[in-house]
Amino acid sequence: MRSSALISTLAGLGFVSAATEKVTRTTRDRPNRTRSLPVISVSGNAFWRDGERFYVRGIDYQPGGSAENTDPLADPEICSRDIERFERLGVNAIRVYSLENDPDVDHDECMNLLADAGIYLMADVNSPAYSINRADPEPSYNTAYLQSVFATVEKFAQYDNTMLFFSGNEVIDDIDNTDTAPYVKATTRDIKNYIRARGLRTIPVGYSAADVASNRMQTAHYFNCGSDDARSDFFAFNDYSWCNSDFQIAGWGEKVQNFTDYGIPIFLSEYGCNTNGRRTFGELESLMHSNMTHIYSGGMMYEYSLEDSEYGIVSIDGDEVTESAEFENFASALSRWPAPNGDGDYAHSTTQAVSCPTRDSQWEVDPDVLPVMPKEAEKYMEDGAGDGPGLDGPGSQEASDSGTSTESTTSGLPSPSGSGSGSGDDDDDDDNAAHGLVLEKGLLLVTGSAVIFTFFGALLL
Ligand SMILES: *[C@@H]1O[C@H](CO)[C@@H](O)[C@H](O)[C@H]1NC(C)=O
Ligand SMILES: *[C@@H]1O[C@H](CO)[C@@H](O)[C@H](O)[C@H]1NC(C)=O
Ligand SMILES: CC(=O)N[C@H]1CO[C@H](CO)[C@@H](O)[C@@H]1O
Repeated sequence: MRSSALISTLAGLGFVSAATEKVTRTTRDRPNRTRSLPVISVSGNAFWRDGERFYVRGIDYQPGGSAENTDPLADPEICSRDIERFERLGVNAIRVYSLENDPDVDHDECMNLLADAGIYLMADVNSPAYSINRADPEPSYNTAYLQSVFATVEKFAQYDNTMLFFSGNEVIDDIDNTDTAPYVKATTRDIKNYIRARGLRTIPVGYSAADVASNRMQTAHYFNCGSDDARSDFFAFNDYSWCNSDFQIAGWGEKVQNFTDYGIPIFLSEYGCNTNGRRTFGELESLMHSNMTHIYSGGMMYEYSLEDSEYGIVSIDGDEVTESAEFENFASALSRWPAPNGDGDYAHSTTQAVSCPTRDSQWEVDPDVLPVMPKEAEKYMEDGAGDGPGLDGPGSQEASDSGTSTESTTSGLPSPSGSGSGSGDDDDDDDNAAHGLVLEKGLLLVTGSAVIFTFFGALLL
């Protein structure tokens, strides 16, 4: 029923071929292939859409859980089933943890349905088989890995409603694997360079941190310090401290305090503690309140579908989807606590770097050294990544023979890239200007041995 309604809607819009041939191969120049939403950009410590502050009011979307490792946006029957519910909830963003980069998988239909519903995608560029290996990070930062990452970036950069890329998800998940951080930061840098070198739309890139209190601040600072090339465009962390409680009991005041002057947007990439009864999602009241809006840009509720961890608000059994009481609670919370008007008193200064965390027993990272991108991966900057291996490919963690990093660079020196360091990345200004916002950055001052970056942003409304 739903799918025939869908087909007639699509036919009305001239999309009948995409709807009836289930999988169509992506071609770059097919006109009117994707429907558009205003792109999301970053200025100061906030996200913007059409010159207005944009708050994340989203839901994490991983039907089947991480073990299943499937991409729900690769199947229009699955995504249309769920997008109808996202609309009823009133979310404006979803996060998908594993995305298919196999070129034969077409995302146009699901991305268009999301755009029609006003929903943005937060795209994880990693998947279980193509990711940095916590246990042995160095060999896993290799060319096969980057090829998969870049193929995902290339595939999703074409959609206006791709809001951002997560360059890593919970890679540091303990006090004793902080040594993975440089590889995630190098990946962040490589994605930013790839986007620039390929002339793709400027899409924010950043890390999604695990809920690990002992090194949250070091992690946040590390990803926003040093060379502009490798600095994140935003920071997100998972937070399960609010268990049907309130701003004070959850200790969120300190989380606001700690990020004063952080300089780039922050949001919660997962929230929704489930250990204190049926959830009512009062988090939204605070996330949308002036207690937080000067520092935080909202959050993503974990999660849509009920899996073994019991966070979901719908249970899915074959074609049958059952909404739980928490589904209604989440919809009510979203409607009761809308995004505030105005700019939320965001930090008007432009995006800025912070000092790097010092090395200590909780943070075993030299702030000044990053691995240079593997030489074998340089060709992708010019030629593109080519066909991605797909989620079911052979995997990259053991593929060190594809080429690994053989040298390090100190911060301030960009890794080889298409067009250098941060300044002059103006390719997309026309595009962004059309949506009311341009971010300019870049001026490098070298004083003695210290490298100081100053960023000037211009808000052209
Ligand atoms: C705030 O920062 C301090 C100092 O870095 C840290 O010890 C504390 O755990 C942080 N609090 C939170 C809630 O992250
Ligand atoms: C805002 O902060 C004040 C002071 O901590 C607290 O009493 C109040 O409950 C908070 N309100 C919200 C909605 O977070
Ligand atoms: C239906 C639709 O969006 N049509 C557009 C296709 O692209 C051309 C050229 O950009 C536009 O003029 C049409 O309005």
